[in-house]
Amino acid sequence: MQKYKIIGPSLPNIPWEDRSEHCQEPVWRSAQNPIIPRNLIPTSNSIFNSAVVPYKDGFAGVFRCDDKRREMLLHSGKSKDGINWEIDPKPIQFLSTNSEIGQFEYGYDPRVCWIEDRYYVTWCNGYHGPTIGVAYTYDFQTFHQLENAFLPYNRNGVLFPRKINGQYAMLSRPSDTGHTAFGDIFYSQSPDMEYWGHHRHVMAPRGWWQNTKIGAGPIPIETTEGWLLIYHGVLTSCNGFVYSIGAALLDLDEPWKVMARTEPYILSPQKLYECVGDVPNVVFPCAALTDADTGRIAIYYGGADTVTCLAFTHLDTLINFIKENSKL
Ligand code: BMA
Repeated sequence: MQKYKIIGPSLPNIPWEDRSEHCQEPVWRSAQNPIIPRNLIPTSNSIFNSAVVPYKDGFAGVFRCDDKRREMLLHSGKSKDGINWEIDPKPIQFLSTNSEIGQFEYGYDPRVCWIEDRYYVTWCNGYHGPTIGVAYTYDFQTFHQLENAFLPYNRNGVLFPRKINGQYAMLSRPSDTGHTAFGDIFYSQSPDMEYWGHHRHVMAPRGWWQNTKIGAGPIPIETTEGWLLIYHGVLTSCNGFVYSIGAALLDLDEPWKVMARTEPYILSPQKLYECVGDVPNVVFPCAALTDADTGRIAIYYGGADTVTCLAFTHLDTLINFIKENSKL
């Protein structure tokens, strides 16, 4: 019997593995990790920090593929089971009616969000520094690019899956041009996906594993307890940044109000594929698939800026953990 409910469709075919008897953690890794190797397509140096959604009778996604020049590019992909992926070897060519916006500099850390009738993609888009690019697609073949949501510099633009109080809603993380050493999550709203305003502060970094900066991860999951936000938090160690994952519950109608937030992380870099790679000690979540009937949640995250991994949790398990370990 489920205590809490996901408000969303039933998706019995999402990837799933039960938690092993020996594991006490709120989030557990797939035994098949990493599910996407760095060299799945011939040109790729690494495939990580990528976003997937349900699509037709399977799944589709937008993948961060850094190529062997180390250019940061976005590719589309499809999968029947959410684990074995076919990634288009050609990068996405965004269509734009504006030549300045249509000039692609670089793109990374995509998120994909179904709203109303189409899939929206947001990503860290190079335009005189990093900002939030926005595009939509119906079929993961043709992508129509819209205006950037914000001025540079900004990263981790994450849409909500429905309008809130009649407005589109997005989380983002204002930043700088480089490896930003600060960063709070903000909420913004828009009547039309073009003009964004009414900015509200959501959360700041704090304490230990999330003491330097934080950024929204997957599209927030609507539940009977509020919006479930899975996010990354960064610690500055004597050996550089360490990226872990935490979770919070946001008010359904006023999502800038945080109702609960984990004091410990829910996943941190511990496995070899998270600790060793192009950037060591990084787990970076960009997507989650959910099944409302069972409360199952499959989280997609990048490992060490090199490979794509999968972890699981159950809504009751995660919400109980958040409530029992919350500090505001
Ligand atoms: C951030 C982004 C992420 C990356 C992380 C760790 O600034 O570039 O794509 O995973 O750094 O290198």
